[in-house]
Amino acid sequence: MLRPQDTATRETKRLDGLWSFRLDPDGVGRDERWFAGPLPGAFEMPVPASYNDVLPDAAVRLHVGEAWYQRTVRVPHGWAGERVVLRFGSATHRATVWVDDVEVVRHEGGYTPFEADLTGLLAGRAPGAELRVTVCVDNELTFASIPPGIVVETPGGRRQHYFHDFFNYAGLHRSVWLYATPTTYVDDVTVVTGVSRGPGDGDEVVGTVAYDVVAEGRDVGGVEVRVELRDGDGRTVAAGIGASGTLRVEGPHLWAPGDGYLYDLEIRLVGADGVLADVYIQTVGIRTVEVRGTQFLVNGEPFRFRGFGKHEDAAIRGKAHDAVLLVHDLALLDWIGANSFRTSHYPYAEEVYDLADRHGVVVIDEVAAVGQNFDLQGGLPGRGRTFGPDTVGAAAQANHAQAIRELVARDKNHPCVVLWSVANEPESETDEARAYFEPLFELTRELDPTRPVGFANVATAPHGACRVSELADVVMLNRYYGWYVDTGDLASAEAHLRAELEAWATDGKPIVVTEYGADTLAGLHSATGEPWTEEFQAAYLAMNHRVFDAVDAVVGEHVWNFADFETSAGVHRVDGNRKGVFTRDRRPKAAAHFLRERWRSARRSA
Ligand code: GCB
Repeated sequence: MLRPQDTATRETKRLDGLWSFRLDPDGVGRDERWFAGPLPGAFEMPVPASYNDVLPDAAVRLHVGEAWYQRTVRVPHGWAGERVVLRFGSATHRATVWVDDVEVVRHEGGYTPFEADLTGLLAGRAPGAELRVTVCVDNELTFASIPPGIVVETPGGRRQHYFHDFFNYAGLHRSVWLYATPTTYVDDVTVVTGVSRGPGDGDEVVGTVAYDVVAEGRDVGGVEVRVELRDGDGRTVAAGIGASGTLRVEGPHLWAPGDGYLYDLEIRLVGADGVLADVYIQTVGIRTVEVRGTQFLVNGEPFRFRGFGKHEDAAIRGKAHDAVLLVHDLALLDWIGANSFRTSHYPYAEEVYDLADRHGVVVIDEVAAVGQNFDLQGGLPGRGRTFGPDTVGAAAQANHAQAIRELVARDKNHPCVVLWSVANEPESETDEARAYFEPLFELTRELDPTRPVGFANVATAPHGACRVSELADVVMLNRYYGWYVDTGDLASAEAHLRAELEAWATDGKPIVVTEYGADTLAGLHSATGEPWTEEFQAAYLAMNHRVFDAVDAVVGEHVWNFADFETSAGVHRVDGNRKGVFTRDRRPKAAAHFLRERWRSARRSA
C-alpha cells in the first residue's frame, strides 16, 4: 500500500488533532447508530494517541471493548473529479469506519494501515463537501487476534488478560489522512536492489534496481509507465519505460549501516498524448542482504547487530506515533553507538522506517504475534497448550498470515528492514507449534524472497527442544541468564549462557541475541551490585558480552529494552518494565554509558 504523498498529481490532508470520543462499555453504539449523527456524550481525544492515559480515569485506562471517534472533514474543493481515499496509519486492534451513514471499511489488526476509497461515495456531491467520519475501535484480544488475549468477567467488571509484557494501549495511534490521486494512478510499486562486482563489469561496482509498478484506474490501458532514478543531488542516473524492468547504476552510492544514502525513483504514468496522469516517488536504498553460514551480510560485508528491542511507548501518549520521540530516540541510538533495533513486538509507525532508512539504521521488523505462549507470564494455569482448535488455532493463523501480508506489503521497499520476525517467544517446542508456523514461514518467503526470516525464541524451548527454529534463517534468542534464571549469580549465568549459545552455534546459522536485560531502578545503587541496581545492570551486560564475544556465531546483541515501558499490573512490575537502558523519559542509566563505550569503540574500529 502506497503512502499518501504530495506530488504534481497528488494531494494530502492530515486529519490529526482533536476528535470527538467516547467509550462504549455496554456495546450499544452500533445498534444505536452512533455513526449516523454527532457522537452522543462525546469529549475530546487527541489523534494520534492511545486513549488510555490521556485522562486520569481508570475506567478509560482499563476499558475493554469498543470506543468511538468522530470528526468532520471538508474535502478540498480542488479535489472534485479525483480519486479520494481515507487512510488510517493503524487502529488498535480492529476498526469499523463510516463516512456519514455508510460503512466504508473494516480492518483487523492493530499495527498496519488500511484505507477506504471514497470516490464512489463522493460522486454526485458538490465540490468541497463536508463528511462525517466515525471510527469504532475495538481493543479486545481473543484467541483469534494477533496478539492473543482473553476477556474475563470479574466482580470488578470485564478485564482483558493477555500473555505479553506491554500495556494493551488502544486507539488511533497514527495519523489519519484524506488524500487525492488522479483516477488513473500508481497503485503499488516493488523495488528489489542488487549489487554486482562480476566479470565484465571490471572492478566497477554496479547497482541494480528491479522495479515492478502496478497501475490502476479508469484509463489504465492508455498510459505508459516511465521511471527515473535520481541520486541524492537530483541527478538522473537511470531511466526506464514499462511497468517492470531493471535499472543499472554504475558506481552506486550504496545504502549501508550508518550511511543511509537514498535515491528517488520517480514513477510517472503518461498518456498517449504525453499528458502526465500520475506521479509517485519511491525512495530506494541500493543494498543486499544475505545469510551465509554463520554470517549476516549487508552488501557482502559481515554485519553485527548492536542495539535494542524497543517499544512505541511514552507517558500519557501511550503508543502514539510522536515525531519528537522518534527523532530523539534515533539521536540516542546514535549517541550510544547502536546501529540497529527490533520493532518489538509489532510493526511501528511508517515514519519510523523512513527515518531509519535515512539514518542508515538497520531494522528487524516484527509482526504483532507476541504472547502465543500460555506458559509465560500472565499464563493461564491448566489451559494446556497454546496452539490447538480451542485456543490459538486456524482463525489466529489466518489473522497471523494476513498480518504478515500487510507487514511485507507495507515495508518491502525499506532498505533499513533486513530481517522479518514472524513472532516473539511463541510456544515452539510442540508439534502443534511446528504445524502452526511452517506455512507462515513459507508465506513470508513467498512474499519476499529477498530477506531472511526468523522469530524470537524463548528460553523454555532451548536448543534441541525447539521445533520451529529449523525453519528460520537466523537464530534469534531472548535470554535472561542472571535475571530470570541464576538471578544475581552472574558466575553461574555466564557458564549456562555460554553452554547454551555453543549448542545453538552447532546449527551453523547466525545467532542474534534479540533480548538480554535486567530490571533496573534508576537511582538505585549498591556497592555489591545487587539486582535492580544500576551497577548490576552494567555487570549483567558485561557478563553477556564476554560470552557473545567468545562465540563466533553470535552476530548480534539487542539489549532488552531501549527504555522503561508500561505493562499491565503485576507483582514483578514496578510502574512498568524497568529493563530500559534509558528511563521512560529517556534519561540514561549507568548501563547506557557502559554500552556507549563498547558500541562506540566497535564503530570506531569498523
Ligand atoms: C521477554 C519478552 C519481552 C518482555 C521481557 C521481560 O522475553 O519478549 O516482551 O518484556 O521478556 O522483560 O520480561
